[in-house]
Amino acid sequence: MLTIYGRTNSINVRKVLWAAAEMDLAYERLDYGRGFTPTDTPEFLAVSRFGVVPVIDDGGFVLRESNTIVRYLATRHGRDDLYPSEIHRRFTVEAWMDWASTDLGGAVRDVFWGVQLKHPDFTDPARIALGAANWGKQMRRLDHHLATAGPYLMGSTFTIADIPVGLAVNRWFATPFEKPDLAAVQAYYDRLAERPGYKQHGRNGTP
Ligand SMILES: N[C@@H](CCC(=O)N[C@@H](CS)C(=O)NCC(=O)O)C(=O)O
Repeated sequence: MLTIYGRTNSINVRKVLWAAAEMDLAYERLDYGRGFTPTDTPEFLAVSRFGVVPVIDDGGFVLRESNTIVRYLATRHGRDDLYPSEIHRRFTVEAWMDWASTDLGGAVRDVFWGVQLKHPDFTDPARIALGAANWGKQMRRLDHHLATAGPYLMGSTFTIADIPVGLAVNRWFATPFEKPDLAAVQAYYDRLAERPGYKQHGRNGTP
């Protein structure tokens, strides 16, 4: 039995839930994380010392890190279509997933924490404006790629690379701030919304 630890409003947990939906996996989910069952308790720390979600337990094998969990599930269930074993395609998927967590993920932070979460450490308008410019720069890169090599990140087929990036795209559209029109990103957002897993765990009204 697969157990997923994590609240459904966490972007990292949503990657795992969307991946599980793409693979039609059965699982039990436990509501851990901020606002739900705390992760800093001895009980949760006995499962994962890092005290963050998501974590999975797959028949006794415990794994953390959302992107790694997504790759593990695709490998475990033999989904070469979602996570190609051909070396060049595989490492291009890896590059997109790394970009989603580093350059893109880092650029999202100032606007999301300032505008959406209204966190007291992120109220400086200059910081938010710089964050919006940085996020826009990364999204223009994505727009160019989708316009020239889409319609998905890996071309004609959906892969797990689209999962972290698709969630960041949802956050882009669902966070209220002034943003440039990016036609290819908008078309990608609409294309992903044809997928039940994205409708449930991605484009579901939660940024
Ligand atoms: N690099 C980790 C980050 C995990 C992480 O920071 N998770 C957040 C939720 S998105 C968390 O557990 N926050 C504390 C909480 O919800 O209690 C991953 O991708 O899984």
